Amino acid sequence: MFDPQKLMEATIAGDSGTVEQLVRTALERNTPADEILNSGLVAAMDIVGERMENEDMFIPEVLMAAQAMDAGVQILKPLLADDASNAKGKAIIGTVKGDLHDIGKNLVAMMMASTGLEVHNLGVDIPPEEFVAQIKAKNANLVCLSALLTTTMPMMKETIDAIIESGLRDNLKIMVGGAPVTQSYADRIGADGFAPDAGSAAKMAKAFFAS
Ligand code: B12
Repeated sequence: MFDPQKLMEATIAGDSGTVEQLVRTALERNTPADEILNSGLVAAMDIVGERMENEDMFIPEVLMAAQAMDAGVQILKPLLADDASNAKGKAIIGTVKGDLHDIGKNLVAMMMASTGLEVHNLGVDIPPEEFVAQIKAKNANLVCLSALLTTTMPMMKETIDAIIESGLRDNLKIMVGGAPVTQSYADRIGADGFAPDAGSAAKMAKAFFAS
């Protein structure tokens, strides 16, 4: 039986080796990859967030936990792929200027790519003008903005405004997400979509381009 508690503990402890071993064992026991991801790895980061807030965990430990989570994600990556369809979207995704969080954004990129979208992951701390330049360079028809800090959420609006000013807005869809982002915030800043997790983000992106 898959024990999400053990996987959570190893992730929180930043023990990449144990995380890898537990993920492999869970897969051998036919645990679905998305269950391992959500009830073990993602759930661990929620606890890390609470501990960070209460100052029970500090940046170096949080980074170790993030690396341990990534070690598990790398094993799950091929199994989370669902290449059943061939969507026609070309997406660029990045974390907005001032924000260095990339774990969730990378999961969204991975899940979107697995639906057949062409995904260009720009990285973190991406200024509005770089998003605009990359939309042109990649001929993108989907832009995904991630923000994890309440202080960087307004940068999503600034990025959308820059896209409008560049005259490119009408030809593409914009999705926003990240822990502090809500549907009502997405509506307020003029995004086309919001999703609370990588799975629903990928579904929404796929639906945008289904013919
Ligand atoms: C890991 C982490 C870090 C790591 C990041 C490492 C990395 N490579 O990403 C490090 C240590 C660097 C870090 C730094 C900081 N952090 Co930090 N961090 C976290 C933590 C614990 C987990 C985030 C995470 O990876 N979650 C797991 C992933 C899977 O979830 P997710 O990111 O939410 O993504 C999912 C969805 O939101 C969605 N999604 C995400 N992006 C997108 C995009 C689109 C388009 C869509 C549709 C969906 C979508 O899908 C994802 C997958 O399901 C959170 C706590 C939390 N619970 O969020 C704090 C947290 C976000 N950090 C916080 C803070 C304060 C900071 C610092 C300011 C700390 C400091 N004093 O220096 C710095 C800021 C650095 C910067 N300029 O960005 C606060 C933010 C508080 C606030 N209200 O703004 C939090 C909430 C912790 C807390 N409770 O206090 N952090």
